[in-house]
Amino acid sequence: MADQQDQVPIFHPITADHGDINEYRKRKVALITGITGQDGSYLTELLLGKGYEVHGIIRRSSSFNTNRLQHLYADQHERPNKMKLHHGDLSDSTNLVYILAQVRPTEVYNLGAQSHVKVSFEMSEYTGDVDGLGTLRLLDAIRTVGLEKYVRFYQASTSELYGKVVETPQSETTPFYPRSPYGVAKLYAYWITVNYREAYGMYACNGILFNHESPRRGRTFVTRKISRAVAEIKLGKQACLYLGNLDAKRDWGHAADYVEGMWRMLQQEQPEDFVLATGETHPVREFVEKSFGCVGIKVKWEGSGVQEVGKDVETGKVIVRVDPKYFRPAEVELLHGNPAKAEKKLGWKRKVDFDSLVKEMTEADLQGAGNLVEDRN
Ligand code: NDP
Ligand code: GDR
Repeated sequence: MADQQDQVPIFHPITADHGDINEYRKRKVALITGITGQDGSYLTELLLGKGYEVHGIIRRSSSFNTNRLQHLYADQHERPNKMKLHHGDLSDSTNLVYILAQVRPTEVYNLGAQSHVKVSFEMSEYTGDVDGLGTLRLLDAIRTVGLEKYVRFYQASTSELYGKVVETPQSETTPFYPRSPYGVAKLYAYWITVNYREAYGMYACNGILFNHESPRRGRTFVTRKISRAVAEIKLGKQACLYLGNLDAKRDWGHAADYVEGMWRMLQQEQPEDFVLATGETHPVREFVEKSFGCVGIKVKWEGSGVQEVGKDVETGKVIVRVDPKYFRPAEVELLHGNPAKAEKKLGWKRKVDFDSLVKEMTEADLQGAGNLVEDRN
């Protein structure tokens, strides 16, 4: 990306009069927090493809943090395009107000978050501030600039709200029982979104999304950690993959499918909350087996608990070990979603199945392997 600084912000005065709502909404202008993340990049592609002008909030960083948007970026001096980036942060209310007044979006997607569950135990206050209060700040900023009736708001809620198993499969009516500072912060965000919908008549939706992955997934989430390690082990660049809880089960889909569901939630007559999930659940262990299977390595498990190892059947070498440092103080053991409401009302259905997801991620890492950054989480 040539220069993130080349869009000098022009801070318009705050105005409460945005004119005729139908005229306003004829424009297709999206504002995305978390645009540099996995979902932000897929959503930007989707919206640009639908003719939207897409504005994204990026954090100032001393290092390059726009890799996932690189292919969409154009220097605004040379080739102005419909993606524009603004420096900001969910912890900075004034900045959010300025950006909203300047952009005057028709849709706001709040994807920005400290999104790592294990890290949230280490950075609990920060996670609460950004993931919980950050959502409140954004909703209040929308009100402050008088856009609460003009904007449609998407909140990135999560299956982590379900936490401890109360019932399965989990649906919009399953009670919440979060098991991490991340889950608790997202619970606040969920309810403040519902509250602003009911209190101020805002079009605000929660997408309760189960895990979704892709080759763009952050490298410390388990699926990407596995697919990268499998590629490195296959290429002889890494000896062993160290993981935590192999028995946790997740409902894993593909991020590209899920951003389509986000958009659909904002195109309904009435705002509602929706679960997006595949309806299948698989243990971490199975992801490991299938990913190794993609590169022709068969894994045999031996031992139990923290002594358990995975061996390459052909060579007898240990290629997977358990390291308790990856265990969480409280674990979410089982996530299994019921997407029936989204399928019925939104006409949404996941396209990519589990095996195809594992294959796509593993093959992508095999092609791009060699660019290792140490996994810490
Ligand atoms: P990522 O971790 O890939 O991206 C998170 C984004 O949030 C990044 O752009 C990050 O910026 C940004 N961000 C972090 N802190 C702040 C802050 N203080 N102010 C503004 N932006 C910030 O997450 P995903 O794309 O996977 O997920 C998107 C959203 O959906 C998140 O809210 C996540 O919690 C939620 N979610 C994700 C699911 C999944 O399976 N992927 C499932 C359910 C919910 P930077 O690049 O600078 O770090
Ligand atoms: P999760 O995703 O916590 O579900 O949150 P993650 O991939 O981090 O963990 C999934 C499961 O795998 C187990 N696990 C490990 N996890 C990591 N990261 N590293 C390991 O080495 C490891 N070994 C085993 C975990 O214990 C867990 O049970 C993701 C995030 O995207 C959230 O933002 C989002 O809200 C939820 O998905 C839905």
